[in-house]
Amino acid sequence: MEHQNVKPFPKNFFWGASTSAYQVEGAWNEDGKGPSVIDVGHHPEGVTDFKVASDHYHRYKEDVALLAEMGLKAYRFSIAWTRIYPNGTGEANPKGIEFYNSLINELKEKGIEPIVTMYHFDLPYALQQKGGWSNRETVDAFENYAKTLFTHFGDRVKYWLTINEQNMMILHGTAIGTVDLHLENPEKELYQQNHHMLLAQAKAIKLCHEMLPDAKIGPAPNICYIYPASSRPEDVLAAQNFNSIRNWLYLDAACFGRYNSVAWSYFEEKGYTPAIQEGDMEILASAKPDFIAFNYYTSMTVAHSNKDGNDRHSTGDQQIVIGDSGVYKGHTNEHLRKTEFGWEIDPVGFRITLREIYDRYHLPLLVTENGLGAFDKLEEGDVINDDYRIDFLREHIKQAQLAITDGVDLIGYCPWSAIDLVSTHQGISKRYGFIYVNRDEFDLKDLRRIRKKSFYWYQKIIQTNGENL
Ligand code: BGP
Repeated sequence: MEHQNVKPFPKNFFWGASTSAYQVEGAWNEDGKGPSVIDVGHHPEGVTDFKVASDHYHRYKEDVALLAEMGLKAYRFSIAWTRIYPNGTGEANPKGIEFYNSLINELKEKGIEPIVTMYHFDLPYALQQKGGWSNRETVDAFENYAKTLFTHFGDRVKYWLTINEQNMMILHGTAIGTVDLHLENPEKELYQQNHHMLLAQAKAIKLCHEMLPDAKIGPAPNICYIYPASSRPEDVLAAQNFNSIRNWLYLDAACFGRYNSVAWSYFEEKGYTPAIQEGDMEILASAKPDFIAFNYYTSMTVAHSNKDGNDRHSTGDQQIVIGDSGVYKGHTNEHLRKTEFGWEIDPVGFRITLREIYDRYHLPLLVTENGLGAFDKLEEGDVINDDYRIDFLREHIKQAQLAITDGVDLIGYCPWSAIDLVSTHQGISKRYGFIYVNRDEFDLKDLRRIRKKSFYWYQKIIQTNGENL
């Protein structure tokens, strides 16, 4: 629909930005923090690990001051489970609680709404050693961890996100570094883990509502609408298959408390059906999220795949279709440009995705990631001319406004990332931030913060509530 009049952004719109603990904090083994699966995992050759990252743990005051200067209304960050519980359960670590208390206080003082992700890929390694999400006890460990977060931070944190990109941990966990490589029957096991994560999420949502009646809580998957490669009915079926397996499986479980039927038939076909214990479905159905947070980087396109074809690739990161013979196969969308890292750029797909999610679930939506990974160049005089990032964000914000005009209840937009941080598998050179961090893969330099051109641009957008895009 081409609107004659575009609606303004709501008055209290959360203009924000996002990070995650392990990608930004560093201090990986300081002040009692235990190791996470990420800390002991492998990193691709030629890229840094997460030990120092952007050193935010030591520089959070300076960073929050910069975020305040940019004018952020909200800041979405994650709490490292291993700072609170070094072993996943057992004794809580007072130093970890102290750090997040200070960070939250700093944000509140500056009038920035904290939006907290409870778990962003960094499962405590101690739990992984006991089977990780394959072990049902991890569900209890998460509930216990959630209780601790609500107890200590619930007086100031009103927006909670349960699990970041559960769907990407299932579909692309090898690239991200969350999959236990010793799993014997990975897919089957991963869908069992998925079931346990759904339970953990439902329990956390219920607990949040009991303990903090004024707070709001929701899931945070990566959702992008899947296009068929053509109007050929078989391609449309393939797109429906992948939409169900990648997107609706997660949101149907979170919002309706049931398994998506197409995804379930896929499990049956492939032998991936998870074991569901008595009472599990009641637990899923009893938890109702208050909003849906989601991350969007690109759309995806798929085509029909033959059962005896060879359409499954062994590699592919979060935004590359791996494919599955007899279900769907990846297809390049010739209408879209790509980033330097091969991800298709699709702002209109963002509007389509917003409309689709809202129509299916009728809950307020919060965008918790969207952004452009690029090789930024630090020029003389501490200048970073990241016009490509400004263009990317502007085009997506325009589409968000159109989605609002379409009737979507969008409450905020938190691009990735507030400040440069270490990418999940491509190091610090793949930058996303509004603020440059002066370090290379292996040379930490002075780690100083430098405002990029996009910093000033976003500042204006926020000041004018998106009036002059
Ligand atoms: C999402 C993750 C983030 C983030 C982002 C960009 O999948 O939630 O943690 O890193 O993608 O991905 P990458 O770092 O691989 O470029």
